[in-house]
Amino acid sequence: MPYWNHEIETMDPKDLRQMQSEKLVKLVEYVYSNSPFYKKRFDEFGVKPQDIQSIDDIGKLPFTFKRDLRDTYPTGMFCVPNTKIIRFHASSGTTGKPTVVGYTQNDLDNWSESLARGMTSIGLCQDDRIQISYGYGLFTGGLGIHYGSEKIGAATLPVSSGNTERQISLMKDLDVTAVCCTPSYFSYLIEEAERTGCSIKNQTKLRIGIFGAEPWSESLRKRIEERSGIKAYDVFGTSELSGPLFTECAEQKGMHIWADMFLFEILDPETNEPVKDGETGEMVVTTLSKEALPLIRYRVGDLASVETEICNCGRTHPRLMRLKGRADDMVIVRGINVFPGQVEYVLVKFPQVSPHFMIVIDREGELDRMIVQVELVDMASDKLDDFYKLKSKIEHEFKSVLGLYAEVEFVGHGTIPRSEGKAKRVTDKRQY
Ligand code: DLL
Repeated sequence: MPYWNHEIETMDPKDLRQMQSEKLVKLVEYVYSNSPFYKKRFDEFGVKPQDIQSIDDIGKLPFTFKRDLRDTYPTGMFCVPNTKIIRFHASSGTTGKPTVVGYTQNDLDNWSESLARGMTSIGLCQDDRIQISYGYGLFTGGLGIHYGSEKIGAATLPVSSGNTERQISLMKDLDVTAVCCTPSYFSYLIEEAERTGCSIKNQTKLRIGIFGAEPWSESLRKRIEERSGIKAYDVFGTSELSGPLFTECAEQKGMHIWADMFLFEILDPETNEPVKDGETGEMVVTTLSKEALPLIRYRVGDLASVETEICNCGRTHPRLMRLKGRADDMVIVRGINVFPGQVEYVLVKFPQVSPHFMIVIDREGELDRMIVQVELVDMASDKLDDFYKLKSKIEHEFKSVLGLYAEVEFVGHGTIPRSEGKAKRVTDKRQY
């Protein structure tokens, strides 16, 4: 398969490390002098930019967290003046406030460069027609992949998510060769196509799918590939790091992390010490090229492992293996990140229900379904009409805070198991 940026993608790992060190030294000076947030964080931690001479000193730097972005909402961690920002995206926070990410022109260029490399590595090029069925808007999936697709010169269809019938007909009528969406949405698409008498395998030119934004498995990959006749590739990213960033190459053995732009650490969540190569730990990422919102040792919250052995495709950059879960209690429902804290935030507004709840996630066909079991308190009304009104009010509030329909199911007082330690708030019945 061809390369998008041969020199960088196949760089000697020693030279890559050297490049990372040089970039890290500059980055640390940059954030210290451009962001009061980082200056304060470094000062409190007792570290000065000159203490960092290479990537071997990374452990001397303090961590950053999603809560830092929330605490400094909306732009308190930014390192450039407002006039340099040319795009904003935002993801949902845990209390209804979004986490805002800003981009300079360079940030957007690097983001699409990252995707252009990945898309080229799976054989996409200007001859392809790429249907982007991730949501467009504040979510990074749609626009992120869009610009990667245009960068490689492919014909890009910004379809966004939803309207499944139209997705299928466009795919067929415009000879689409690749699709980008969540793996669960694509599974649904296959099912819907079959239901309406269309076989994706035999009646479309689709040959590649780029699927991510939620956990999925090797068995789902197999099922998708068998049913649709395409090659399915994993893609990873988070809004704070830019959005979708790293895809697998044609080998399908992990997603290449572009080490000239990102420094990954995989740490034992208990000790914060690096785990051995290939072992699972918590992903901690330092952005080496971002200008507007650089992140230092950002605790993404995902559990993952990284392989550094050089890939058969010839690319020397490390590979992020299929994600292993979350270090926190976030769950992803229909591609949307849900924290139990958000559910609690909604429920405490309603005195008629207790703060004990259970989120049950299941699949209806190929689509996720979220139910929140809620206990009514004793003084709640016994009129049926009031129940329905309350149910729909809470569901409405969920929709506005979570951005997702979640069904409320009332259960009797004392039904939800009480916990003496960390409460178990989620029952995930989905099979991946
Ligand atoms: O989901 C960005 C994205 C868009 C990635 C399109 C891929 C494709 P957030 O909404 O901030 O950003 O959610 C990021 O989603 O920390 C993971 O927990 C999860 N996630 C993303 N990709 C994968 C994947 C986008 N391939 C959070 N496998 C991350 C498993 C994934 N989990």
